[in-house]
Amino acid sequence: MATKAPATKTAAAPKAAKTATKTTATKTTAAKAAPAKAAPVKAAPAKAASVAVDKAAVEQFKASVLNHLRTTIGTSQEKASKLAWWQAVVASCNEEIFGLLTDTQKTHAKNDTRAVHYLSAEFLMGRLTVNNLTNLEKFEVAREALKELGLDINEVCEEEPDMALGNGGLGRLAACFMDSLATCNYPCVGYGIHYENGLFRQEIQSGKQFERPDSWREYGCPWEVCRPESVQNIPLGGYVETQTAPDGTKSSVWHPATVIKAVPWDIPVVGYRKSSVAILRLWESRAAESFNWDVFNAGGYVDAQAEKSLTETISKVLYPNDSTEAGKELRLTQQYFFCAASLRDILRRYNRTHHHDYSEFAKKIAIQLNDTHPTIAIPELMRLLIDEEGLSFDAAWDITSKSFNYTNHTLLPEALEKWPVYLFEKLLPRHLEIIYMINHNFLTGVVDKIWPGNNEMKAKLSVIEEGDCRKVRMANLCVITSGRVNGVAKIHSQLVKDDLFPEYAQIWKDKFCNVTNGVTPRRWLLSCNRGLAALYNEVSGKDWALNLDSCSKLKAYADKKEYQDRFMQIKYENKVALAKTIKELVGVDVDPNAMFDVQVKRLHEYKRQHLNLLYIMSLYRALLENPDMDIPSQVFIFGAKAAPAYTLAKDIIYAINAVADKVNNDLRIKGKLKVVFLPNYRVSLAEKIIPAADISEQISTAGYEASGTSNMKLSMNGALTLGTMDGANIEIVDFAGIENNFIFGLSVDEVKELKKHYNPWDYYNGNQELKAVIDWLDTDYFTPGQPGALSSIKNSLLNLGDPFLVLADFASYKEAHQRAQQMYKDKARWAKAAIINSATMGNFSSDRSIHDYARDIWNLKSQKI
Ligand code: 26V
Repeated sequence: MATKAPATKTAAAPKAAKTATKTTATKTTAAKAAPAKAAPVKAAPAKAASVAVDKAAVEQFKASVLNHLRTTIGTSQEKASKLAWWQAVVASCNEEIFGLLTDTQKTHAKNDTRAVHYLSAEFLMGRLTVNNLTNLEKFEVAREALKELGLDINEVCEEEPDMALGNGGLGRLAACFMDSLATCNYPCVGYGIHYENGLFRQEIQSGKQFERPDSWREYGCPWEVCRPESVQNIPLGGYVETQTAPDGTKSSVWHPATVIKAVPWDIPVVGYRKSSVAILRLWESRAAESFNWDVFNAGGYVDAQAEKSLTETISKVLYPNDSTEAGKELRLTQQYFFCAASLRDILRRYNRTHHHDYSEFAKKIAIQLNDTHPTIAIPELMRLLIDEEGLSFDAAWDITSKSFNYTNHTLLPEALEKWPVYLFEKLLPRHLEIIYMINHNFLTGVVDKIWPGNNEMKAKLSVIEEGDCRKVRMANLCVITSGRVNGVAKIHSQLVKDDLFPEYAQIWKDKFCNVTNGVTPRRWLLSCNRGLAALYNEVSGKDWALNLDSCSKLKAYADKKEYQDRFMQIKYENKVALAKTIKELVGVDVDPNAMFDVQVKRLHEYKRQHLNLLYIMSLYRALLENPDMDIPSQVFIFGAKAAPAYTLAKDIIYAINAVADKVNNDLRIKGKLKVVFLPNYRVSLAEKIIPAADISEQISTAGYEASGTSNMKLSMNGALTLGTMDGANIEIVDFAGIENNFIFGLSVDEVKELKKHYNPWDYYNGNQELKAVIDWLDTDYFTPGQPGALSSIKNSLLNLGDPFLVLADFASYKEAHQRAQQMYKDKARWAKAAIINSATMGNFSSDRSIHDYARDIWNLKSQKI
């Protein structure tokens, strides 16, 4: 039967934020209310929070919001919608933010500081209001001010659309890095694309994913500022003319066919405690009007408009990670468009002080390529320096090769970008020439010297892949040019060096390095888990969000009942809040006392959501056989978007929903098992799910997940990792202890070995339970009247060879779950493990990652403002 959420005041209270303002006395009461062992936890009394905020600051904030409501938004307190209130809150924040921004920029200009320029096609910023208020140390003040105005801050902040300008891990990493760069006072600019539509909004209808446009700024985004004074004109297409000077020297002149206008939108990124304010500059494409006058004057009004809409299409939409070939041309245009605009911007700023003397360029400018997406920046910088600034090829190469660095984020062959040469000929003919030159110099000057006459080696290392359709290999161009190439977790960096680029590593043994990813503790702990943040304030002092290592102080209390109870009480309250969200979103009742098992990430076969699903099905079968089985109640929570053209990924979403529907409504299993697929997983939803998780599913086939970052967020919030020895999981359990997590499955080496002779049928035939659940997929049990609706999963696991070894890891995965269930029954043991996980994640603050980049890659100094 469906279990009801406890109808207490706490159960009804939205969000964990309430707990943050509790006094110590209240917390002790809460701790006393928490139960000792296995007994269901009672909800803590939701005492009115006594808030120690500065009264004068509250009055000031109130006055500012009311003033903006009237003078900026143009409405009144009586008429204002929640959206209007939110806009007024943002306007109030901006008063302070723009002052801080000016101070930051003045300091950097005065000192002519070296800066890093982070080029990324994706910045998954999410919502900014709570984060900015937190970083301005104004959250409590704002909450109180809004409360006095009769408003709930959480409800007001819910008005903000997510800035979903990224697909997943890579984009969110860029956003965390911006937060850390600003907080740690490193001079920087983030450059990207001002997509009109971010990653699609996912709707689930009858269990199936449908993609809808995400118009995040339909009603404007009050955080961004347009900077018309920094507009750039970007040439595209056309042909290259070779000119011969009287002295016989040849030069290339590019005659582009079109010019696109790049309009910059700046989003200030506020460092924690008003450290510095960084700028994220996103480029929007517009038609360069002047260019269409000819067509226009000739009476081609409609044609002129059509041309306009084509150029404006460039920043229209973010590409979902997709396996399709379609739309390639537009994607390459997007990449070139934002890189060209960013480089012109970099050069413009540099020349304000250096007046076209490029001898200092590499000293002042570091450029980081976030994956291969911005690789085209390499030939574009060469082109700008040669064609527009008059430098020689060698001088331009010297500067370019000292300025760029490249981060690799995946080993998946299908994700390594290769662009057909014909596309370059059509869109970027001059860049192609430059790429050929770079490649020629590399092959003759480097490869030939080490492997004389070895044409096979040349073909392998060349930037150009020969064949029917010649292609430009972007990763090769990155490695050849960059000063440093890094992977994003120790194991991944090792594989980048040993398996992906072994010959390059032989040529340049010091080029390759590792910087393990991190996540910002301001968003992923302080803002999203105010209950736990308050506990850290008490135990580690108020600076823990600047120095996450100091959270390790809580470890000393991991055995203490009082702290175990308090920690688990906070977790419980977060679970109550999530249970309420689940009810609102999908109408399913879940019991906050059940174990919350969470897998949130993009849907991909290598991430193996289907392994999780097969286990859930086996658990369901076991419960049907024995409904009184002695296991804790469990809620399996999924959040995942599938690339629109990735059919099997979509089938897996459908299967999860079909199983959920059946399981959640089966009275026979007495509510012991619930399955929830939360639609439209995004940053703001992650912030609600992660603080409530008991188990963090990190179950990729070893060797495939470069790092993972949800593993860090979940562990930080006290979830135990149930995962493989892959990506950053390895480093996480190194810090948190293997005994406090549930590690299973094949290792990277075992995967490599097994892949040589893998036959999934052996596992299918050798494990009756596994066979039964796989065969269940073929029936219409979960899809009544539609037998075969889930068969594509079975087909991939058996007939298509199970490329990600799901069947090979199944038994071990099940056994890991059994260990987790055992431990969960021992509340004290579980609490201890949860505390240790959270308290030992200091290494996974993105501040640490950024310090690593600054020291090992960018040679960048922090600048006090
Ligand atoms: C791209 C594509 C494009 C073609 C179809 C298949 C496919 C699959 C994956 C990708 C994503 C590549 C880049 C990426 O997002 N990597 C993620 O980067 C995170 C930040 O470093 C890291 O934590 C994740 O492990 C890694 O998958």
